[in-house]
Amino acid sequence: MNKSAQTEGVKQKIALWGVGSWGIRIAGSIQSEYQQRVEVVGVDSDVQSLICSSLVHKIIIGEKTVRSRGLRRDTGKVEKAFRESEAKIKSKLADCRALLIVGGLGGGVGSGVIPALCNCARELKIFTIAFVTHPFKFEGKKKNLLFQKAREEIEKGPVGLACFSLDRLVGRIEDDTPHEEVFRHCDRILKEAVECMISYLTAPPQRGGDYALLESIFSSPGETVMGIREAAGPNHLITAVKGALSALSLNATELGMIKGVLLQLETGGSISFRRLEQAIGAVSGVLSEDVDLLYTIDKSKEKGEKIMVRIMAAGVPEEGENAAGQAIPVTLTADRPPAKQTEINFKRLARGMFVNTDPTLFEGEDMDIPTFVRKGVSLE
Ligand SMILES: Nc1nc2c(ncn2[C@@H]2O[C@H](COP(=O)(O)OP(=O)(O)OP(=O)(O)O)[C@@H](O)[C@H]2O)c(=O)[nH]1
Ligand SMILES: [Mg+2]
Repeated sequence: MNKSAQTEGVKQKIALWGVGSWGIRIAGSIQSEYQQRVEVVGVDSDVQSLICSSLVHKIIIGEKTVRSRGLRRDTGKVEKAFRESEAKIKSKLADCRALLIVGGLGGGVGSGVIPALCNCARELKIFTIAFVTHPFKFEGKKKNLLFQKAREEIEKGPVGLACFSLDRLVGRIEDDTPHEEVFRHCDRILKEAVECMISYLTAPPQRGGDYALLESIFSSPGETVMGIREAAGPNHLITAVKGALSALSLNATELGMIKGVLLQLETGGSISFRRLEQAIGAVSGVLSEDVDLLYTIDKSKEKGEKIMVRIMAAGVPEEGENAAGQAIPVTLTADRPPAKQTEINFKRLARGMFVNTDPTLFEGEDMDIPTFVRKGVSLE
């Protein structure tokens, strides 16, 4: 059968839309490596941010309404601008099977356009996941309120949401960490999260593409976190998996509250079943029993024998929600040799000195049987 034959009536395209200044920059950093797999589009009302972008596909919205400027956090203007450009947006989305959206909430464009775009995709029955950020606390109440409103809008429909808290992403840093380094770190996490999803969505059916489960994982309330690790050498897979788990920076309580996980392995080499079993087992072993866990393996010649592991976990309680929030994060060190345990040499005993004694009977009842069992008391 011709591999490239397309099933009639089935839409094939997967699109990534970067919305607003930051969303466009993140999408731009993904374009060169992934343009064979997804169509990358930039959307903004601010012509300047589109001009500066290397994206091939660009959509300017609200040319008449806002005259090619930013939306200055004016939600009324956003709605008008979006309506003005809705026809061209819908026509660009018409042949999409899946839509990934990326952008920061808190600014005018991202907070206004991302929820509207989700509505549009919902109407067109396109599988959609939005990758957004919760602004830093220092950005002020107004931006944080815009974020809350936008998030509530997005959550109204069957749209997946991967929401990263910028304060959590930055985590514990040294007082003298340069701000550029912090922003680069945030860029990288958001980029890697989108790439992890692209890998899963574009993998052959046996290694990815369970859209229904993905939608359920990313419909969980709470935040999304991301851990990435690359490793080489004989135990590279388990080393990378444990490193990526530690990089989630969650404590044991938070790990136990995760609702779903997407795990991606990328390597040029082959992975034996036993190693895969050990690695996936290491992840499921620290999560609760009812977590949905999806994984995919991506072949990449560039990686050679090295392996890269990305773990995206959804449904993490927001900071402050978890009473054990101050607990120390779990660190799984894979490099350290297993600790040698002191062997305690128990003598093989019979069942103790009472094994042959007679039952302690009192008024016909055996006093060695616990009272609640004797009396048939339910503990529920
Ligand atoms: N970490 C990080 N966050 C950013 C960066 N740029 C923007 N953000 C976040 O994304 C939010 C939205 O910012 P922009 O993308 O610049 O805003 P916009 O959507 O273009 O909207 P306008 O304000 O109308 O231009 C900000 O409030 C920040 O929280 C960045 O370079 N690094
Ligand atoms: Mg902007």
